[in-house]
Amino acid sequence: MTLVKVKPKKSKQKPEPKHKNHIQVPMVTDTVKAVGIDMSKMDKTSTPTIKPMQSHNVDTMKMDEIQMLVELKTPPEISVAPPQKVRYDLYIRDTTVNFTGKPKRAIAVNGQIPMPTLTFTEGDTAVIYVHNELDEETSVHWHGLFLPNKEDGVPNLTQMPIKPHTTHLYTFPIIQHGTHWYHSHSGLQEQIGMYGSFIMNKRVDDTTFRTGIDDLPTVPLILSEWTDYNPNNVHRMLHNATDWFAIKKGTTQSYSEAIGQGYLKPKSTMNGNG
Ligand SMILES: [Cu+2]
Repeated sequence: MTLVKVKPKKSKQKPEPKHKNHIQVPMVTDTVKAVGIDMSKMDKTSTPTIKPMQSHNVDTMKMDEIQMLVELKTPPEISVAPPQKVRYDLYIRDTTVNFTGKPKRAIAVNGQIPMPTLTFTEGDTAVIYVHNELDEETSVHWHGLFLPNKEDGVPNLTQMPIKPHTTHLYTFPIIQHGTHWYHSHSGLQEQIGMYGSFIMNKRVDDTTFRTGIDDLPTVPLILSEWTDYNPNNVHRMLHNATDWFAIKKGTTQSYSEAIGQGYLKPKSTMNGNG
């Protein structure tokens, strides 16, 4: 899932009015499908293979083929409103994807991979309910954020793991701005879907706010890849240094081939050079 699908834009649209109130958008249930891949379409025959880059003509692409993770025209949500609580609900569920022709287990959050883009403005308070509907533990780490240690999302270190079928509340003040990401910190759940964008907009009354730059529309973009291998296997093979992936790609060094082609002769006899 690397490719980006851009929605055709026929006419210039007026920019959305600025959020008067910087309204919170609770992401509830699978009906919310703001960005990402619609998992309900994944199990079917269509394999959401990567479109080659030559197909620039977005008009010819079927809209329901690949729903990629670009959310165009994200309103900058620049706000002069007083800081507020912004709530999200994340429902973590097992799902099945089919990127290669084989159905494989993955984890979708609010029905999508990557996880929903969470957007805040500096000064807000994040209120994020994580509903673990998996049959295994989970946790969510907010990558690169300054926050109280107990909200950092590292199981058995800063919190206990979120047990299956329980809800955990993360809440912390947003005291920075920038484009970050968040992900599971349990096992290798991140590798099978639990990663997403975490956007913190600069306040318009920030002394460093640059009109014409910080108020530009933004496009959070995630590039990711998928393997049908169980990520635990990938991890194990990398640690064992089996060269398995190089062998599969035909890029590993082969002594037998090198000898066969005469590359291991004494230097003095090669290329006629003494
Ligand atoms: Cu991280």
